[in-house]
Amino acid sequence: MTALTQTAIWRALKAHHAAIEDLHLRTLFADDPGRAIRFSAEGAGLFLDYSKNRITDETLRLLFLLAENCGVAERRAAMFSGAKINTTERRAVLHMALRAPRGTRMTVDGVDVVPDVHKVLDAMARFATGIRNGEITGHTGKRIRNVVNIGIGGSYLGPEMAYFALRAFSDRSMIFRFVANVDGTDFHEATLDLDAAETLFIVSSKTFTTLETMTNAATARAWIVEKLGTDAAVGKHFAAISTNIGGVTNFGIDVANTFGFWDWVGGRYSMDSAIGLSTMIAVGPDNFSAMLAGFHAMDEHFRTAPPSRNLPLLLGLLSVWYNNFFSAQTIGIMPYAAHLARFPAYLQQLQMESNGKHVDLDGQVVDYQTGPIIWGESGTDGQHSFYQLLHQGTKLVPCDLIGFCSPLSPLTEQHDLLMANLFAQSEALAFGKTAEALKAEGSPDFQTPFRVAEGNRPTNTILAQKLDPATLGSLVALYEHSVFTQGTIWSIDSFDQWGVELGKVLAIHIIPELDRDAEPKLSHDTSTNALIGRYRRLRG
Ligand code: G6Q
Repeated sequence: MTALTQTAIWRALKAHHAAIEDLHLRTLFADDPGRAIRFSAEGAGLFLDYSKNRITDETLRLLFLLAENCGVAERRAAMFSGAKINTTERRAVLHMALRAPRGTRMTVDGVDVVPDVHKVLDAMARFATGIRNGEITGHTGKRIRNVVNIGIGGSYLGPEMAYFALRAFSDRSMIFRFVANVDGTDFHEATLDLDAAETLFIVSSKTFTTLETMTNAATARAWIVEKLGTDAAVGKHFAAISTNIGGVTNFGIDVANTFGFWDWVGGRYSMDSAIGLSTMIAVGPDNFSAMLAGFHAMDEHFRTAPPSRNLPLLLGLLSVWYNNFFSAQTIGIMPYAAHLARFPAYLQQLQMESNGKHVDLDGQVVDYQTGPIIWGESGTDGQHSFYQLLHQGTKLVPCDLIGFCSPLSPLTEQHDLLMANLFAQSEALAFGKTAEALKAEGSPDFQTPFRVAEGNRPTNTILAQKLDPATLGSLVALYEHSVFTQGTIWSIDSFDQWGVELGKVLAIHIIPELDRDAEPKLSHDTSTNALIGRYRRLRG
């Protein structure tokens, strides 16, 4: 196979980049009144304006050709067919089956998995409804009012993000907390003000072996037993989500409170599986179904929309354009919605764990950049801190600005203010502020060089009607499939995470060396030895 960077299309894109890199968005807009309409697309309830990107019709033509040459359509068909495209783990990648409507067929190894998906969803709905209406109680008969999800990484970021995103749809009489960190303060703070008799712990772990989660789950177990005075309370105060049912049983969690999923669901692609149980308890089964319908609508859009109107494909190709041809190192995600405050962190894992790879599918070290660094903050908060660098710094940071037309609070005028900021930022980033404009405004000459903003900073604007469950589903699926598109172009496995697996075992060797009764003979490098020694002396 020809290496990506040696292909004719890659070279054509490089040449095209050299030809247009100095073109300013001011010129592109001035010369083409139809640009905003032509470079917009809509699907699954989302509207994408990508006109403020440093692209021309020729750029798009070449990027679509790149997608064609890299087999995006073929690999997408393979993914949807249940083929084992996660080759390094020999697994299918079928999170789309988690939101497939009842009665549709999606197979892994020739077996239709959709009936099992709905069996679990139905069991989750029964459990969630029982908790919400008080039919399922704690050990003492008190209603469950507090739900604490214990899990990390893919078993944490999605549930936490979704709970905050859909807070307006949640049962306000209940409290939801999320414990991920092995730092004991995380558990301690999350439970400090809770009545154990009203608290349900959901232990979420695909493998049910992760050190942080198993440690926090054991702490939670001890907390319940201590507060309620009996081991017998555990059954009523724990539920588990895992693919490792044996591990759950050994921990002592009732099979009736255990919800499974499958090895064809990656951790970071699992918020719409049973891992979303806390979300379902918060917003109720109907809202959860609406979220799944939003995911599914975007799956269908990705599968069927032509390239020029295919939102995930466009987003993915634009990311490749900046990453590989403009040498942009990062992409900023700026949701103009306080409820989406955790969305950048969620996308950080989704994208960086998926596409932070240095070898291709054949195991060859790549000679091109793969996944960009993803980061972000909710607007307008970011504007008063790091946007300075976006406007006037020396780095190119393409950003996605995400906004909603209907507010979730009754403060509609404040919503107009919020959206005015979004529109103003995308405008200022694209068009900047010239010395002439500053002069015309009466800005003193000595300040001019410092106040000039050169513009030509690219943004995508994503607009939706309202941040509701369906919109959240399609927004997440938009990025899932954009990640897939990028991974396919780079010919990497977006569904394994060997770097994370490495991290999971690193601390194991040091844990016994911190034992208070041990006098370990340290054999690390001199820096690590000294740090461990200092910690042992000072920890008190
Ligand atoms: C996700 C990753 C990783 C994983 C966590 C938790 O894709 O694999 O973030 O979700 O390490 O793993 P468990 O769910 O197995 O505890």
